[in-house]
Amino acid sequence: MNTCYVFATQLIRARRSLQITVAVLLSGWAILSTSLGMGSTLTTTSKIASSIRESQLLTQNEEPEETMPNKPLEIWSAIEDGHRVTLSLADAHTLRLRVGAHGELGKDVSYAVIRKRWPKTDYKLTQETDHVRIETSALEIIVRSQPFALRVHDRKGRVLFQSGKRALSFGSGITVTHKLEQKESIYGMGEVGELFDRRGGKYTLYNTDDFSRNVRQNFYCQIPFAIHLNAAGTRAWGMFIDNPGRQTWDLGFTNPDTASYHLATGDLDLWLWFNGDIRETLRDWVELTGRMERPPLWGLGNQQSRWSYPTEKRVREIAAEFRRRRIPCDVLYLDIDYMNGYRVFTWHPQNFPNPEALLRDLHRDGFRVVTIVDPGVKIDPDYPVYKEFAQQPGFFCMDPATSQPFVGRVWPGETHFPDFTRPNVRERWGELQDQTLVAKGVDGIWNDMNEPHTFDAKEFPGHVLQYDFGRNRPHSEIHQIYGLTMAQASWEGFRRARPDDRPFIITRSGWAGVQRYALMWTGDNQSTWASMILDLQLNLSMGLSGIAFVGCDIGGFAFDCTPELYARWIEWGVFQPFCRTHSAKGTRDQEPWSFGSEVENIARKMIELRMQLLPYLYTVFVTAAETGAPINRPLVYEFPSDTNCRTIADQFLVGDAILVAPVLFSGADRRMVYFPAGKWVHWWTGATFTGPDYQIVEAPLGQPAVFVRAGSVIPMQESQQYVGEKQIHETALEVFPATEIHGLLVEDDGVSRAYLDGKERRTVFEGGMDEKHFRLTLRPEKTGYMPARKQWRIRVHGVSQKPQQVSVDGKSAPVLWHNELCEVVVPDSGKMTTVEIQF
Ligand code: MIG
Repeated sequence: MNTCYVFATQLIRARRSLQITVAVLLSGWAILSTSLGMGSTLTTTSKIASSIRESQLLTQNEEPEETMPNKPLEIWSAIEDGHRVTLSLADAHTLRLRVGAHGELGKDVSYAVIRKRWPKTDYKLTQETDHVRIETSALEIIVRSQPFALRVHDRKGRVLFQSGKRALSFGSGITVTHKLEQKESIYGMGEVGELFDRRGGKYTLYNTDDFSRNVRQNFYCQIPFAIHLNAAGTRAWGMFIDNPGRQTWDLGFTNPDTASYHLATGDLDLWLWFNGDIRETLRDWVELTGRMERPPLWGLGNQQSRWSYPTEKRVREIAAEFRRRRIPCDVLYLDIDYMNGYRVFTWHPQNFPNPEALLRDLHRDGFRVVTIVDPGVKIDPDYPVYKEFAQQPGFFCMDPATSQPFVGRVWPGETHFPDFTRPNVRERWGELQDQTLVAKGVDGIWNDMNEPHTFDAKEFPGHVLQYDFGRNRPHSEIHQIYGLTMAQASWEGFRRARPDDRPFIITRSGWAGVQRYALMWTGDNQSTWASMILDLQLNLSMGLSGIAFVGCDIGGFAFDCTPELYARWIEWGVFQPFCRTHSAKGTRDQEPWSFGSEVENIARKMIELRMQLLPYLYTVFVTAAETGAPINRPLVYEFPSDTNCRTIADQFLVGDAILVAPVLFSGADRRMVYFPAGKWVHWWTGATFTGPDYQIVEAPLGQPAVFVRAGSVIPMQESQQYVGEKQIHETALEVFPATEIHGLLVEDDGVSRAYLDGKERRTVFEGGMDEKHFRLTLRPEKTGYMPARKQWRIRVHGVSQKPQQVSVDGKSAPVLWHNELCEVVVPDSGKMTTVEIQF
C-alpha cells in the first residue's frame, strides 16, 4: 500500500472533525509562514507590520492542538546557497534560526516544543551596508548573509554568541558552527557518558540500546540541548536543535575553539536563548519543552523490581518479605514474564491467572504495581491486539520495500512496531493499556525497548516509514522521538483513564520534552563499580537536561552484585529521585536482604532515611516541576562561579541543602569530598566542614558521607513501610543554623491534581542565629490543603550553649536540650509562628 494512500485513508477514517481541522490548519499555516518569510525583505521592518503578524499569530494561538503550538514571530529571511534561512524572535532574549534542508523550509511542527505563548516583543531592525541589526530590550543581533553569519551581544555590547564568518555549510546534511569562548563549559545533552563537561568531545546523538555499557557509547536518551556556561560561571545560554534525526556534535574536539553541529537529515531548527545564569537557562528550557508534573507521592517511595518475578506466588512472597523484614517498599514491578508469550496487553494465564485479585491484595498491603509494556506487537493471527492493529492502515511502521508493516524480532518473536506518531495509534494504545492493565488495578506503566530496539540489527532500520505529522518520513529522520511518543501514548492513556490522578510512567528511551510524560531510568547498567560511577554521572547530566526525575537500577542490572557493592549503591541510591533496585534474569537475587544481615541492615536504615526525608524530597520535586531545577543537582548548578565544581560528577546535592559524596570504589572506607563555600554539617556525626576546601572524610560501610548545608531547614517525618501507611501528626524541622536560615515545605494530597487549583500547603521557614539568639519563623504561604499534622518539632542542631529562654510567638515555652540539640514543640495552628531562643 502506498504511503500517500495510507495518509488519505487516515484522514477519511478520522471521524473526529478536530483532526481534519488541524490538518487543514497545518497546511494553511505552512502557506502563511512561507509567505511571511518571502515578505520579510532586508529593509527596516515597521512596527505596524509586526503587529499585524502578531494578530495573525494570535489566531493560531487559539488552536488547542498540542502538537501544533503557535510559533514565534519571524523577523528576517534570506536564501543561502539555495536554502531558505529565517530568523524568528520568540521573546526579547530568544532566537530561532531555521534553515531548509531542501530549499524552502519544511512544515513547522515539533515533537519537543510545546510552549504556546510568546509575548509581544518590540524590536528594531536596521539595514546596514553589509548586515542587518536587530535590537530587542535584551539583545543586539547582527545577521549577515552570503555567507550567513550571526552574532549576538547583550545591551552592554558583550558578545554572547558568534558564529564566525561562515555559520552554515551544506553537503550531506547541514552543518552549523560557532565559536567557543575560552574556558566555556557545556552541559546537558541527556544520557551521554563522560565528559560531564561536554567541551572537548565529539558525540553522535542517536538513541541506542547497547548492552556493552561503554562509558562513551550511545545510550537511550540523547538530547540536542546544551547549556553553555562562561568562564566566570556568571552567564549561561541555552541551545536546542529541534531535529530528531541523527546529529553529530563536535564541541571543540576537532578545533578547540569551535563547536559544530552536523544534521544528517532534515531542516535545521536552532533555538538560542540568552537569559541569565544556568538556572534561568534550564528554566527557559522546560518552559519551551514542558515541565514534569508532580508525581504521585508513592512514586518517591522505595521500589523493587527483577527480571522477572515470574509468578504471582513469587510476587506475593517478595511483598510479604518486605513487610516481614520491615523494609519500606512502595512499588513492585512486573517485568515481561507477566505477559502471555510476551504479547503486550495480556496476562500469563497460568502464572498470573487472576491479576485483579493479586493487585487488590497487594494494594491492601500498601504496594503499588507497575507493569512493563514493550512496543513490539507479536505477529499472531489469534492475538486480538495484533489483529486489530494489522487491520488499521498505518497503525504499524511501514516497510516501503514490501509495502507491509515492518517486521522485527524482539521478545515475542516476530513483531510489528506501532507508529506512535499517529494520534489515533496513541489513543488506541492508551485504551488497551487502560482495559488490560490500569482498569485491573495497575498503578503505573514501564515503557522499555523503545529506542526502539530489535534483536536483528543494532539500529532500527532507518528506511521504515512513519506518519510524522503526515510527512511520511523515514524512521531515521525522526528516530529520536520513538520513545518520546510511546511515553506520550502511555501518559495520554493514563490521563484519560484516570483524569484526576497523577500518571506514573517510566520510560527507557526519550528525547527533548520527555519530562512531560515520564521519568527515566538509565537502562541496562551493570553490577560493577565502573557502571555505578557512570550511572551517577548520567543522572546528573539528565538533571541538567530538563529531566529531573531519574535514577539507575540500584545494585546494577547485568551480572551478580556483591554485598559491598549493593551496600555502597543503596547508600547513595536512596538519594536519587527514582529509587529502585532491579536486576537481570540469570543473576543472583538482589533484594535488600539477599546479601546477609549486615547489608540488609544498611539497606533498611538508608531506605528508612529516605522515608523520613519524604517531606524534604517532595518539596524538591515540586521545585523541579515548577522551575526545571534538577532534583539531584551537580555542584556546578548550585555553585556555578566556583571553578572547582565545573567537572565534579561524583558527588551531588539533593535540592540545595543535602550534599552526598558516595564511596565509589571497592574497599574504600573514606573519600575525598569537595566542600563548596559555606559550612557543611556531617549527617551522622554533626562534625562541621568549611568550604571551599577538599577534605578526606571517613565513610565506613553504613555511614555514607552526607552533609547538610548550614542555614538549611530539612523537614522530616517518621518512617513508614509505605507512603500513606500512617497519619503523620508531627513534622520535624531539622535546623542546621547559620546567620541566615531558609527552608520550604510543600504539601498536598500526594495523589490528585487538586494542587493545580491551589489545594496545597506551602510553608516558608526563615530565621537566623548568632551567639545570643536563635529565631525561626514558620510562615504559611498557601493554605489550600490541610495535612494531618498537629505539631512541629523544631530541632536546632549544633547548640553548645544552654538555652536560657524560649518563646513561641512571644510566650515562654518548654525546651529540651541534649547532645547539642535543642527541641521545641510547636502546635501547627496553620498560622504564622515564630520560635525564639536566647542563650
Ligand atoms: O532485552 O524486560 O532495560 O530493565 O528487565 C532486555 C527485560 C529487555 C531491558 C530493560 C530491563 C528489563 C529487560 N529489558
